[in-house]
Amino acid sequence: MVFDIAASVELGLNRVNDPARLRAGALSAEGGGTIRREDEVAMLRFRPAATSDRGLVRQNNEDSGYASAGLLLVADGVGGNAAGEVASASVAHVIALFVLESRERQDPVALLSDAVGYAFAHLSDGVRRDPARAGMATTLTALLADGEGFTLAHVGDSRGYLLRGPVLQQLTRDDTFVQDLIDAGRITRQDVSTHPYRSVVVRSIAADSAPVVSIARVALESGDRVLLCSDGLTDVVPDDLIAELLDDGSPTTAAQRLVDAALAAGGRDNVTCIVGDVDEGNPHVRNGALVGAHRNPVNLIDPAAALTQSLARGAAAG
Ligand SMILES: [Mn+2]
Repeated sequence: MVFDIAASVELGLNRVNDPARLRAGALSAEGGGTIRREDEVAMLRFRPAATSDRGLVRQNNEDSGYASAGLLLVADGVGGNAAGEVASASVAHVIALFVLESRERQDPVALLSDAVGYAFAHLSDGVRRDPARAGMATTLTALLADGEGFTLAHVGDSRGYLLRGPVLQQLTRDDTFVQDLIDAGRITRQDVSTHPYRSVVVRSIAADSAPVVSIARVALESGDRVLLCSDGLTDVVPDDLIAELLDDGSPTTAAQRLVDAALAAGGRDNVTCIVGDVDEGNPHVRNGALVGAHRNPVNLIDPAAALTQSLARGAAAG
């Protein structure tokens, strides 16, 4: 199901798409007076797909996802009293809005950093409004296409993968207790599935402490396929099967086959798969697909407040 995330259009929020960003090839004279037309440098964007499923055991879907030509995002919420849904949906919403409102040539690392800071403030506000939400938190893995390149923001145990040719590479490091043990050489990857603390996440976006999020530029090329997913996939589907299922069909087909594999493996957790094919085109497009808790506006702390405050911030910056 595809929504226009910017109900903001009605409020006069206008994101200007600048076709001039598509840089035309320059004419240059080389030795002997011959004129050579250099290759055009086109913008890169995603052909996106998003699928999310509650799974076969949980009563609610606390995962949220968003997928557009310019932004892929997965957020896996935790917290009782329906607060997990609120955390993931609100963070997904705020970050997608920030990207929609971003200015041309705004530094993408600063943009994502500001977006995360605002999302954190928004969660804190959500707990002040309803103390029953205390303790809510969410993972975040977000991949931004700005036309010049790609930037990945990550915290928690959701994951980003790159499939280039037949080779699957994990782009993110799990912020988990067991990953810390692996990095310290105290356990091996084979020990993880039976470790009593395998599900302990050591970093997230929570209402009560400033988030520590890794943000880095990522070199992606036309023809690459990327996957962002919640641990509902990776806890039960091994990397070699992920590579096989990802390497087939359209992004939509691949996302659905991955979710189906998690369900076939028991579907103990909510599962969300966001798939994007990197190709040439304009990333600055309004329409995106919302999945999981993000689809239901009742899960947003306050969509109107998010919009108003980010508009004010944009005005101050401009
Ligand atoms: Mn999960």
